[in-house]
Amino acid sequence: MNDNRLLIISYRLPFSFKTENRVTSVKQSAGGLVTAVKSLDLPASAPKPVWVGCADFSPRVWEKYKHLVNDDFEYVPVFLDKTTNKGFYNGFSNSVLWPLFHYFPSYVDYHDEDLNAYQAANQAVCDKVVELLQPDDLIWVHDYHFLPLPMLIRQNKPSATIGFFLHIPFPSYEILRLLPEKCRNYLLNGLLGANLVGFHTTDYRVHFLRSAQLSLGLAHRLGTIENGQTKVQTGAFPIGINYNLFHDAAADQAVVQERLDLKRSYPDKLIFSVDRLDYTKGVMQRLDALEALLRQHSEWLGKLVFILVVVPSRDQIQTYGERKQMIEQAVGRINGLFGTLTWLPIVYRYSDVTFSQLVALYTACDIALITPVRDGMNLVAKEFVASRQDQQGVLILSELTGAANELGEALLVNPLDEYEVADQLLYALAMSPDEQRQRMITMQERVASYDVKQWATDFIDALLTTQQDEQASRVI
Ligand code: ADQ
Repeated sequence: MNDNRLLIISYRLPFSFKTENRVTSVKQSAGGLVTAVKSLDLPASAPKPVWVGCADFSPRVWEKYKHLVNDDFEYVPVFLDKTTNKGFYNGFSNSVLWPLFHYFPSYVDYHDEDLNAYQAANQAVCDKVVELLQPDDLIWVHDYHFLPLPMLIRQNKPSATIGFFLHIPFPSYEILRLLPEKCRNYLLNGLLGANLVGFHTTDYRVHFLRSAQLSLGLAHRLGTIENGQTKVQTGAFPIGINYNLFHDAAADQAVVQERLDLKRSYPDKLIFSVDRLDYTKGVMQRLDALEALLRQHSEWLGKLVFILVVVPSRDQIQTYGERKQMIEQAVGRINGLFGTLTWLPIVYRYSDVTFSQLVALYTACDIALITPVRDGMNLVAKEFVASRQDQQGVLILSELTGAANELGEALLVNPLDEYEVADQLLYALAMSPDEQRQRMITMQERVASYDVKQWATDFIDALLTTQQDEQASRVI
């Protein structure tokens, strides 16, 4: 990094306001993106980075309480009206792009007015960025909510340095082409306003390059597309986690106590999973696999417990509400089918858990069962690995996650094949401590060496290089 100011754009700002008993306070949010951006090693001499995001509070609340948000960033909320925000976020972003990019075309619910809202929201954020932009700033745009933003900014500020990172998969062209040509080209052209477009994996990057070629007729050379005046570079930057945070937390007093409590409550084999409520996370398929195991291997009845934590998410969208009901019905059915008066196979929680509860669960369980049917990366798998100071525990991981590329020592499964998952569960239940250790050590080395700080630093360094190249070519 050098001394350039950083402008970060993401849908959410990393905090919200909470009012309890008439007292308003700031609640910091945790997620992968927030941790990643906040762990950037900025030089002490660098100006305060600016973070632009959509407000989930009113301008009045912001004016009254912004003094409470006091940290290393300057925050700039963009206020969208309710209808625009709904069409932008629940509509086009999460009912078209999210399902499509995760290979769920039948879940796409397209409406012209949602696309209009998406365009209007991107324009509003662009206006704010253009107003704030100073020479030499580095702009870092995050995720599928803002695919058109790089080009919108470029049209206003031709020499801006713009990086874009996609946190979800970029699908193959056969999936992308399901979008009407006009809409598809609008999104691709939007990304081509950036100097650098980053993905979690080489596959996603290749899908993007191929889509630009097939849809727009733009050739690429060594991962770079020449788009008029702009050279658009692409790269694979697999996001990491704050390894030390999770590793050290395993020995925290609060975590040790929570872990003891869990072990006391569940003395038998413990299987654990945690996901946001989302059809991409494969919770139903996971329950099918558990059922298959219990059906075929009655010797495990009464000897294992599956703790299933589902974190509330996007509950305004119909498919998410339906999914919650389906999960609850399946949990009830499986518990009713196999449970006894003194034992139930599944403990289900639909709620947030605290950080210490999360680490206690990661470190108390024998098996982490992480089986999304599609996931850009999946940080939960990496957090589980990092937190196992004892080098024990088995990771069963879907091969359809970005994380599977880096965690080859996990038991990799196809989440749609319930019998394969059941077989791997059986294998994991019997795995020797030695084999667990060997697999865990190798995964830990990898997760520790490319952590979130490295990820963010690599992306910003690559973006700076594009800026220096552009400046040099202008001098020539
Ligand atoms: P997500 O789909 O949200 O992220 P994931 O990568 O698993 O999925 O990250 C979830 C994060 O939420 C983890 O850091 C986890 O610790 C945290 N979390 C879990 N339970 C929680 C709880 N109860 N309360 C608060 N936080 C909790 C998207 C993409 C992923 C990609 C990430 C980062 O869908 O594929 O890995 O962005 O790029």
